[in-house]
Amino acid sequence: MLSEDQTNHFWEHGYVVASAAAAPEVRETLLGEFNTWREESREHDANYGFDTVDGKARFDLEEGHSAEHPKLRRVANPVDISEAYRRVLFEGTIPEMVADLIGPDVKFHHCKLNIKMPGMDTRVEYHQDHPYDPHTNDDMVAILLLLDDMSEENGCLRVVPGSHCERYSHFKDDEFTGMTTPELYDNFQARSVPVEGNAGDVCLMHTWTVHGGGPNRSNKVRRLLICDYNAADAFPLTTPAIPSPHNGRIVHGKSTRIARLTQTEVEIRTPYKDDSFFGLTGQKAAGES
Ligand SMILES: O=C(O)CCC(=O)C(=O)O
Repeated sequence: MLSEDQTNHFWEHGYVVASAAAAPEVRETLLGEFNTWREESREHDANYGFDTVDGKARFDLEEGHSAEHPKLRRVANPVDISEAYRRVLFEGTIPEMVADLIGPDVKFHHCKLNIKMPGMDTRVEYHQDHPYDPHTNDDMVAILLLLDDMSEENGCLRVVPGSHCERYSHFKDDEFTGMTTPELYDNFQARSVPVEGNAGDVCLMHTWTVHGGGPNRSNKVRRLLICDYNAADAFPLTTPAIPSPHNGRIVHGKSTRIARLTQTEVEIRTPYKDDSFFGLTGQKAAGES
């Protein structure tokens, strides 16, 4: 699935982009589900959908959301409520690409759909994924499937090449903040590259790669499906930040009861009340004063 050049690029730079990971008809189905969720969001004026494992809201609305101007910014674990999302993330090309990097035995951790519609202000502060979900080893990959064409204009993901070999605290005053200290942002911005591509392309990103991204300042929709996978022998040191009933499900190869320990020192995330990733990093949700 991935070429040797692609796997080398991943391990050297902490990410790689592969083209055409999802066929147009698959994308259409995923976007059809999204359209239904966005229509439903018009009936709500605050985060909603508490049918989740930890009781935190599944549907996250940006400040200023209204029935006329819906600003749905995230759907947590769409696999919990959609067969189409389960099919694309549990079977076929995507788990196989992940297995090329950290396989053969791979398990699902969690997923989310991040949305930046034109006119929305949602941004992603620079962070690494591992501090959200520390594990016994870091053979952990997030796939970011582009459901729309993406460029700097519409707020594409930005990654910092080589940063998977670096470690940054995601704490301030003993509280988990979900992001690195803002004092580092200029440095990350200068070193970062935009992940631009066509709808259907996928970025595979190492769990320690620093990444972020600005708001969508264009008139083009930007929807990104993100899924975190781990080697079967990477065992969690905390409960999942975004738990799903499918957490730990084997999507390639087989399970194991042997944990492989390679991490020497990792911060252990403290629980946070916010039901929103964006709220945790300082961006208000609908209905918050
Ligand atoms: O939406 C994006 O561009 C990246 C989001 C991200 O890194 C996250 O949700 O953890």
